Amino acid sequence: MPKVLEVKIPDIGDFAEVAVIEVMVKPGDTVKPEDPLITLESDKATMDVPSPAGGQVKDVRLKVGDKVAQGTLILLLETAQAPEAPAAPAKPAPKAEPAAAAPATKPAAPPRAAPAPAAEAPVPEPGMRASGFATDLPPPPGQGEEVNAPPPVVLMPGPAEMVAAVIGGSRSHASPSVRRFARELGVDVAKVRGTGPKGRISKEDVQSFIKAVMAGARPAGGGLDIIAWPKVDFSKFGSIEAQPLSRIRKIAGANLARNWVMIPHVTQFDEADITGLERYRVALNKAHEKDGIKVTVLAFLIKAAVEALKKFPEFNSSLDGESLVIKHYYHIGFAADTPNGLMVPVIHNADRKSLLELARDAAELASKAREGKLQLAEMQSGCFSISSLGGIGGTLFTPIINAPEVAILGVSRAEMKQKWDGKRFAPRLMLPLSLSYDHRVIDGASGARFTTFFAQALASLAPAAEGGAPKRGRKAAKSRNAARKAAKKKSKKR
Ligand code: CAO
Repeated sequence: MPKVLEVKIPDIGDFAEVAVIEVMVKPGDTVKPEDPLITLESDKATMDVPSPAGGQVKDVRLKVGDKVAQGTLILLLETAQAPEAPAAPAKPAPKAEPAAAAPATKPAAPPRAAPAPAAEAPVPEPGMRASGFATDLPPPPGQGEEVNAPPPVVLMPGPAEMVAAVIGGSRSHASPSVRRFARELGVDVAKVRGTGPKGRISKEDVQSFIKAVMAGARPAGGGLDIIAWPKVDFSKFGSIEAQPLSRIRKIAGANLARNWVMIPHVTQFDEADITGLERYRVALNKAHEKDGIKVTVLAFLIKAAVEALKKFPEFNSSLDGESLVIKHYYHIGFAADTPNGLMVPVIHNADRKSLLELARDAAELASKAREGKLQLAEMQSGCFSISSLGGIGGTLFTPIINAPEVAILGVSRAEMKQKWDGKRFAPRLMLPLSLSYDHRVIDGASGARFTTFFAQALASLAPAAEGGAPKRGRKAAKSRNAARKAAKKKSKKR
């Protein structure tokens, strides 16, 4: 028996008074689950609200220009059956208190789509949050059953993907559904001229673009002239099985491909001597054995990255048209390998956190990522990313920059090497570094300076007695955190 559902705006995070910029359906339309119903636009993001179920639209209660918040009625949908209740929204784990000196600040940066994502609902993914649409509330008299639309597909602002794609200083502005439409047709929205308000690109603009190209007009500035993807019947060569890509892998793939194609990457390789640091790390972990905190190399990498970003501010920036936005905050993302794919949780205000706090936060975020419980805010506003494959293996690799960031540091497995110390060869533990940077923003010399400085900063995090660089060790000692001093005291008592 058909049911009438009230489809409402789902949890859209901190956004209130969000403008409706597109209504894609009208009464009488038939929609499938996940079909976009409306597009919302805040000052930070453009998002499509998909349909929670298939059915026929009976009445649309919103129009372009309306302001909405979570719970606003979008439309009435007649379905053959009520949608099945999905799992309850993932609740964030209780957030650990930040460092005493670290006031909670709101990231000033625009959020951005993480480069890679996670799994099918309800696992959150970059640009998408788990937020159930089930409700057991009985329908109000004379009304349909209440249903929140599933989590919106959110595209965050940033060069290229989100609201603005930057090509040669021009920005393209399109809703996710228009972007999807363009993507399906192989059209780069950055090349399409928008005729809507503020130059917004509509489906019609994409269609006009295609017509113009078909008619022989070449897009200004030249295209990539990429030939079609090879279509091969692999079954001719042997047994095969086709596994559909998860939604997350598709999103990740699109982001990675965009970043790879649009950003002129250069990868600077280097290595850091972490012989003393490793001794110190082992001692630190021994001292904190009972506290249940394990400090891995990652926490030291984050600390050294903050120092290097302070020294080289252009690495802590984003391109925005013809400007470079330099950030004065230090939110460091790190790639986490999860069963659902690559995710990039972000440690906010890493400059205000001690080594132990960084280790604890990284462990918490990594486990949330693996459990699919990361919240959108925990993947947003990163300044710089670290991709540490050291726990797995490998020597060097070329990480892809996580736009709109301009650099990413890849770290591989540390290895004992014979190093010439001026008099003789000595065994040193060397950590391979692979820094990819955006050559539009960073020069080759700066890239080499950055990794050189980073290697020194990393070594300096160990006390001089452990082999840390004495000069920087003295300077850094001033700002070393209380937790580390406590650890040292404990170690001395033993
Ligand atoms: N060299 C040698 N050993 C290392 C190391 C390095 N560079 N980095 C970590 N290790 C060791 C750790 O000390 C730990 O050893 P013990 O258990 O003996 O103490 C072990 O490897 C496992 O560490 P870990 O990987 O679990 O922990 P981590 O804090 O170093 O890393 C995380 C956490 C989330 C970054 C990691 O688990 C992960 O997911 N890495 C994959 C990232 C990825 O997929 N990147 C590719 C993205 S594409 O650019």
